Amino acid sequence: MKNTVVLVGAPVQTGTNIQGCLMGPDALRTAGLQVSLEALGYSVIDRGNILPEASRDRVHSNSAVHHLSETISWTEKLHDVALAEVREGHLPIFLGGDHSMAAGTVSGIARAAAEADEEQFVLWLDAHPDFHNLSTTTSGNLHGTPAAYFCGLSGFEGYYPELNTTIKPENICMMGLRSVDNAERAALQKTGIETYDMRRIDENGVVKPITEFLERVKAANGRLHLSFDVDFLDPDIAPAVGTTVPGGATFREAHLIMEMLCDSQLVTSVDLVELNPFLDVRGRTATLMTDLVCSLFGKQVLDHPNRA
Ligand code: 6HN
Ligand code: MN
Ligand code: MN
Ligand code: MN
Repeated sequence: MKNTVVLVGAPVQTGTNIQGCLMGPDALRTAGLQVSLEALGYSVIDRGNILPEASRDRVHSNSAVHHLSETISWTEKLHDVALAEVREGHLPIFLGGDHSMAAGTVSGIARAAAEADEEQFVLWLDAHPDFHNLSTTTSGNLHGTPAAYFCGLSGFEGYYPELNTTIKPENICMMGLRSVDNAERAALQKTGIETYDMRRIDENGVVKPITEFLERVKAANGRLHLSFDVDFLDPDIAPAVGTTVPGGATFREAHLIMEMLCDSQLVTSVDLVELNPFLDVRGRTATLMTDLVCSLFGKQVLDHPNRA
């Protein structure tokens, strides 16, 4: 995992109805993300914040859906940026921004992997599966849809016309789920994505599922994208998110997952999403997310035998 790390700020908030994710990239910068990664020995380039092209007018028959045009524009822009960075051999960290951005980042990295004839896997850490399509969403908040989009499910007509690569459902692991809408549950069951809700984490912990998933990535010689939604974490430790759900992952569970991902050296791209600094308490969520990224990129207390 010693590729050049590229920070891409994506101040997206049109996928939600709560203002503030726009400030997410700058809060992560303020928490010292770049210097912390440099201290761990990485070369880091900060691309600053990107912006989408002007959007065409798009409407959908589901009148709840809002900011469809803007979301499509962000998807196109992020797709192109993700594709370009991964083609360059860089390790992009996308600083969100709400989770609608994963429609662009993940479809872009999926295309880059397909071009290189490699398998792309996704670890989705989130309280929610974000598995609606434009017709099934009742909130109309498009951050509830990206995973269904990059799996290639129907119901996204005109979203990104060049989407020619999707992530295979069997290459996805979702962990931390504790708020799943009925339409999402039905769609998830149909696709057969590997899902771990909080009950399964309570019963068995995170080590076994993460180990098994990483073994599958390794066996396929695959690439691994981490899509990390702040609301994966328990709201007591991570209040700065608009969609808090009680009963989330603990501080130690989250660090352990990051440490195991680091041991594996398989992670090739990252989304840090849904951080809403307007809801934070003295920067603690931005700081926690930054500390978790440090664990992901090699920070440890003492040398561990699993670390090469
Ligand atoms: N997120 N399932 C809910 C909805 O509005 O569709 C919540 C979505 C949350 C999205 O947290 O990224
Ligand atoms: Mn380079
Ligand atoms: Mn999400
Ligand atoms: Mn979520």
